[in-house]
Amino acid sequence: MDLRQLKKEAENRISLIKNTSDLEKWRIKYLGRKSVLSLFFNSLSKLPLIEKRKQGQEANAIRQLFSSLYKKKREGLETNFSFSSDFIDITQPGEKIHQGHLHPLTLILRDITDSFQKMGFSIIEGPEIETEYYNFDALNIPASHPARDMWDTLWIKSKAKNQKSKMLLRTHTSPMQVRYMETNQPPFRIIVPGKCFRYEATDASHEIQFHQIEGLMVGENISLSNFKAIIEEVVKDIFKQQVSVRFRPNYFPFVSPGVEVDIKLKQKTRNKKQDTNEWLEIMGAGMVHPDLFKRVGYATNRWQGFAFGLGVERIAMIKYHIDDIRLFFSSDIRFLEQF
Ligand code: FA5
Repeated sequence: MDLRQLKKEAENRISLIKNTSDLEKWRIKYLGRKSVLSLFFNSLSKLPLIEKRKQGQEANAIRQLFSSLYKKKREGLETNFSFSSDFIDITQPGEKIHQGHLHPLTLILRDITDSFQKMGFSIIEGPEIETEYYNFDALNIPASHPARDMWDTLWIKSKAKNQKSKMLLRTHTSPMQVRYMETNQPPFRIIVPGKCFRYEATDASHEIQFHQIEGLMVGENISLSNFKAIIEEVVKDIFKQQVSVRFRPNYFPFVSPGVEVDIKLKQKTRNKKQDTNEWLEIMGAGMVHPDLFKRVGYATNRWQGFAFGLGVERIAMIKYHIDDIRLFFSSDIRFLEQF
């Protein structure tokens, strides 16, 4: 038997093989019990010892070569198979797609601003770093005024030499009332959403940083009834149900009269803890004080207006049944994933 011929033939054939079933046929033909090589081994016993040893060694080397050719080819075919680009193993568990979503405060801010926009309000933005003048003095709260205690302030150390007014992180969005009126003429209606900061101890309903939406509508014959009608419409739109609104007298130096606005949901919410008979305070408001109009040069006998400052977290807490304001900025993924 010509072992060299056998070797050449086997090498040729294996190089053309493209799948595992052809490879199995090759294995049976060249390495199986009835293969030419096996029969050759059987026939060796008849040969003289020296010849047996010589041919045996040669045949053994060929068998080892065939075994390694077979092993390599099989590995090659299996690797190609599992990594081929068009192969999809449908038995593998799918990869979970992580869907991003909006923060609850972004959701509620969008809801509230959308509602006011539907009622013709424009959205204005103001600076988070304010002067003492706009945050306090221009709003009838001079340094000596006891009402300053209502707004615990984070002051900013400034190195600017010619600076007339001290700098602070705004404690409310109300400074935008005077800022806007200084450069715009009535009639107008605006809202100012934004961050506010207070130097306060935090608890379940107070944060050091929170959001307000300031509102200001100035025109002829504007009254608190206009304000009530607008707020009733907005809260109905936000909570998607009938909501009762009530005013309680309150004091803010930049409005007269001043009120606190409470709401009461008519339908039961999902949260059993939240009683529908409960009045919940959502904002401070009132008729713009004539001093502010005088400060910006508006004729007080012609123009009237209302202003309000809405606590955004407060609305989100009612709508989404959140019982601790500190959750909003906790970055707790278990909380955030619920929205
Ligand atoms: C004011 O800040 C007034 N500027 C509101 C105003 C505007 C009155 C225009 C009249 C005219 P007050 O301090 O009550 O008012 O805050 C208004 C709302 O902001 C509160 O009802 C509450 O919802 C929210 N708020 C106040 N302090 C905090 C705090 N530390 N954490 C979270 N929300 C707060």
